Amino acid sequence: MAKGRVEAFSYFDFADRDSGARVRRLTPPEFSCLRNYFYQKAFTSDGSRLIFGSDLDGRMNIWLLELGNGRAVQLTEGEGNAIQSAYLSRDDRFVFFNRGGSRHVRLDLETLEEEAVYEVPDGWLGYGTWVANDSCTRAAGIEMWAAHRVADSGGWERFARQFEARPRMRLLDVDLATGEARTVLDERRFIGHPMFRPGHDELMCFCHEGPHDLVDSRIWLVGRDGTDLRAAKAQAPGESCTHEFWVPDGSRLMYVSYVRGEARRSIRAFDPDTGVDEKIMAIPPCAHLMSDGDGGLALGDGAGQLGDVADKDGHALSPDPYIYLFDTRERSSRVVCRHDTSWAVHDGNTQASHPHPSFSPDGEKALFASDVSGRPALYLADLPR
Ligand SMILES: [Mn+2]
Repeated sequence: MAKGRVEAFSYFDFADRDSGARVRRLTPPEFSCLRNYFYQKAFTSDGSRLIFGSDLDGRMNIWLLELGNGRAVQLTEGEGNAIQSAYLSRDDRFVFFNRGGSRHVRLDLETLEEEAVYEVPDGWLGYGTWVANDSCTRAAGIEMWAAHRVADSGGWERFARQFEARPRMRLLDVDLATGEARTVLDERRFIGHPMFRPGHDELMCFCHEGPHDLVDSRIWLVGRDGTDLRAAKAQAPGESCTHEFWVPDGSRLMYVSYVRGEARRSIRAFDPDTGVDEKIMAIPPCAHLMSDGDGGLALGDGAGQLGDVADKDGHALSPDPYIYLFDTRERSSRVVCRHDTSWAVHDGNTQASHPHPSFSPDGEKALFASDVSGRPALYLADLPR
């Protein structure tokens, strides 16, 4: 069982029982199939192919699905090929991903040949999701001093202990052509979510990780040269912010904001040019959001058991099973379909069952994950017009 293996998928089409939307399950329910992180490039630019993770060969590996005919090709083999970190290059020739915390790999989709573009130095671990700039010439990466990594316990409990451990971590700016890396920031703090501002490679952002009620200021900006480190906003008392992402046109940093004990949440946006941070609209309790190109529309996944948004007391709201479409100009919401995911950890992966919805390149569909059929699977739902 090796790279290059081909499988023929049979899709399962159905009408959502609440919205009536046409939904397609793309992946076979007897295997775990995962999507990449919600702001990473998942589709080729023409929308015809999609990268995903699957344990079809007994290990979680990265695959490519040709959406028109259901032909799935295994791209990687062996251990440690992290779909969570994977993204397609802007020209659709390569997929980049982290392997086992030790390297950032570029894989040629034509030949399936691989090259380590960056090797993590001894003593360090590549950590979390690495994200390219919009031209895919640089990656924002995070490394953790390996001795400071707390042991896995199979779920979210590790997240809180990692925060308490104040690991030494650093934010990197990696040149994807030469592999040259520069340390932008190096500190004793749990950090994550590294990104470049689209169209503005000189500006990076990252977050202070940890249980949301213990992090007083989540979203941070820093110049690529390490200067001008600053919090994007002052969080209000009791406010938590999460899952920030750049609107693809680079205009704003959007995120979910919520106040402990309140059932509604907000979409908020920070404009790095003006410094203005504003509430866009109130929303049901979504965990993750992702917008279209200019931020006019956003998709969100109703939560409730709170997956990675749980605070230190496991504070939870009543479950919300829907994928939503938000019009941020009209400030209106529509249900796309049910996701009915459990938010459960699968094979030690806390993100596997998170819906993490995002738009197809043509803006007509929502891609999301759900374990409603038992194991995590990928779905594509038609959006309401
Ligand atoms: Mn998540």
